[in-house]
Amino acid sequence: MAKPASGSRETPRAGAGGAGARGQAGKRGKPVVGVLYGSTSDEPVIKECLQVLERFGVPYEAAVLSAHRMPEKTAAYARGARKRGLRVIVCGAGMAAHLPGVVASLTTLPVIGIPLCGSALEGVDALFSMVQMPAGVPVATVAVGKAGAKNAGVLAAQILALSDPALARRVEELKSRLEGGEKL
Ligand code: C2R
Repeated sequence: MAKPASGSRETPRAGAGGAGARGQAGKRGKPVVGVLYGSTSDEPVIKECLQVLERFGVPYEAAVLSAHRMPEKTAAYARGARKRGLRVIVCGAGMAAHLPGVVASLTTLPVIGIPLCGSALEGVDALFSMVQMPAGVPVATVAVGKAGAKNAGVLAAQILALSDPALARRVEELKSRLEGGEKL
């Protein structure tokens, strides 16, 4: 995975580190996906998303940001994301998961929410927090936990593939592999 777990947590880190890699692997370049998560305790699940982005060769950055604990930094990130060249933001959070909703309120980029488990309510709390957004502020909410983290990576790639034929081919290839029985 990329190295979201070191250095300043609130400083986005350029991605493209392969699974387990601490540096560069796969496609390098300016990040087009920002992967945010509420706590370092989310990293074991978030890495599933990063691995999928890596597989597709999508440049990303990853960082811990919390609407609860770092509201100003979260707002600044969301406000500046489009201008910095990001095209999709993925937010993973557990418990009262306000991170994706707050980010979505401050950007016109598509926001994908990954509800994470680990609380006494096992992710249902995070799921409801994300999926029940009021009209006008969508958060594209995926499944709870690891499957959702993987799907967030796939969905981000599919959004980017709308204007990237080479990436679209890589997504098609994944579909073929899934049809052949491979698991993501
Ligand atoms: P700790 O393990 O740090 O106590 O965090 C995190 O995503 C994590 O799953 C527990 C859980 O709190 C979540 N968290 C949020 C937000 N910030 C942290 N949901 C937020 O701003 O939405």
